[in-house]
Amino acid sequence: MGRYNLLFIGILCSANLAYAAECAIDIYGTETKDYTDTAGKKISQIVIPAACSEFAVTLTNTSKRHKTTMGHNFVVAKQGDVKGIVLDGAIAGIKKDYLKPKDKRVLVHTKLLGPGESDTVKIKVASIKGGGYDFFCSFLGHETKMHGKLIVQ
Ligand SMILES: [Cu+2]
Repeated sequence: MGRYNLLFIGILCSANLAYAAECAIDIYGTETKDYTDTAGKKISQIVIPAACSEFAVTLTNTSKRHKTTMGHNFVVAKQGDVKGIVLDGAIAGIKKDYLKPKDKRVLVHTKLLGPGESDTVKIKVASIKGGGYDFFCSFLGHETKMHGKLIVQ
């Protein structure tokens, strides 16, 4: 086999890898105010492959309690903005899904979910490539436990 054939195979393989990058994740918001993965393991970070242009996060609320008691959402913002968003969300209250309407500091967010409900957000990877973005739940009192880092690599 000639050198060019090998080179060609190499290009095909790397194209394949880029295509195979997992650009979506399913996560869960639990009864115990945790984000978990499909295996039930607690999540404190989500690694986003830099090869993805968009990354989809689907949150499902696995709690059995009412949305007003154990609602969960998934909000993305710069680390330094999280506390302010949570504070303004608390003031906005449950009727506004614990987020100030049209809060410009919020990059993306799901709806506030009740038991068994799901929602998906799509993150434009270019917009968070610089790093320093976190995800959290803005439900009153949840952010201290439901909070993690987005890592693009
Ligand atoms: Cu929550």
